[in-house]
Amino acid sequence: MDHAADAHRTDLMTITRFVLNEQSKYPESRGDFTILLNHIVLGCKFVCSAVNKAGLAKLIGLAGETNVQGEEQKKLDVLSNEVFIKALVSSGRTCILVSEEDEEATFVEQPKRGRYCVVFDPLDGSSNIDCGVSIGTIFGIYMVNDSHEPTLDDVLQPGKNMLAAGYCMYGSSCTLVLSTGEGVNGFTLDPSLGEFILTHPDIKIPKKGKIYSVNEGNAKNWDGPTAKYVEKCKFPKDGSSSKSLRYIGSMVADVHRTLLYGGIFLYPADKKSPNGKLRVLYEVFPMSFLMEQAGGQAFTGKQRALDLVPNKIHERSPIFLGSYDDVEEIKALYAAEEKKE
Ligand code: AFP
Repeated sequence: MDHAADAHRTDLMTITRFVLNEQSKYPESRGDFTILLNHIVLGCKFVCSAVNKAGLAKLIGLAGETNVQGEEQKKLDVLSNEVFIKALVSSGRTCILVSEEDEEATFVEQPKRGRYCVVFDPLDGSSNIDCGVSIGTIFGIYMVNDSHEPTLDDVLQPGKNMLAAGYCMYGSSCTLVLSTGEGVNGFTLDPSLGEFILTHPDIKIPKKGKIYSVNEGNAKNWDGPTAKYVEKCKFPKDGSSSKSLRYIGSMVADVHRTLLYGGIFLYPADKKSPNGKLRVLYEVFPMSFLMEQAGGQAFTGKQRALDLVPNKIHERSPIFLGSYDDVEEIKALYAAEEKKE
């Protein structure tokens, strides 16, 4: 990207303008999706501002157990959840909401009920907040079958049925990455304008990468194919260079790097967690959707991740996602293992 030229740009593609442009391709569209997305964007801006202030608030003594009014201070993940739930309900376009923070799904009552189901993790990677590491919000959007009679089955659909997915990363800049099923685009928040501006049009993940990303502390409990794959990354036998290891422990940040630089992100099953750690609906599916839309792949160790049909809203699954060729390698190792059995 030409940053010098960028500084003089006067024709700014905001996220709203971008989605409205997309919408104009569908004359039957009523603008509901644009309205929904505007409410998600509002939630992201609020959380971005709260995350930015978190460190400062602590330093100047505002983030104790109680605030100046004697009220208990809300933890950032709880606060973010409330903000998103309220923003989504008030959009008047949602029907069922599934949040990482809430055990049960929220069914939106009439007259605020709309046609979209939103699954989301309001603040993923929240154990990283206190050390200032990038964290993020992840979301996926489905269409309800019948808005008069919404049921949990409307959100227990395979990821390939999602209409859109994205994440917002609260890092050195605030970046929102979105796919509505026609490629992937990244928008960066311009704090002076309060607008997300298209900065990463049509993101394509490199076909093969030089980075692997995994919590190697779990290695002693891995299964054969995962162990073999990571061994290959470190000690390739085909004369290629070893891959570099990068692991932040915050899925949004690890996936964002993978999307831009290529490589593979793994959260495999292990003996202690046979289903892995990451949640299907609001971690595995949205990130797999984005990866496929950017030309990469996402695999569970058994199948294409987006083909998985969840049985429970907080279900977990192992996940391997990233550059097409890198995921192809791990698929081959699992296929070989299956043949042996
Ligand atoms: P927290 O929200 O508890 O920080 O968990 C973050 C996360 O769900 C995901 O963002 C990371 O990729 C993954 O967990 C890291 O897990 P490990 O700490 O086990 O590596």
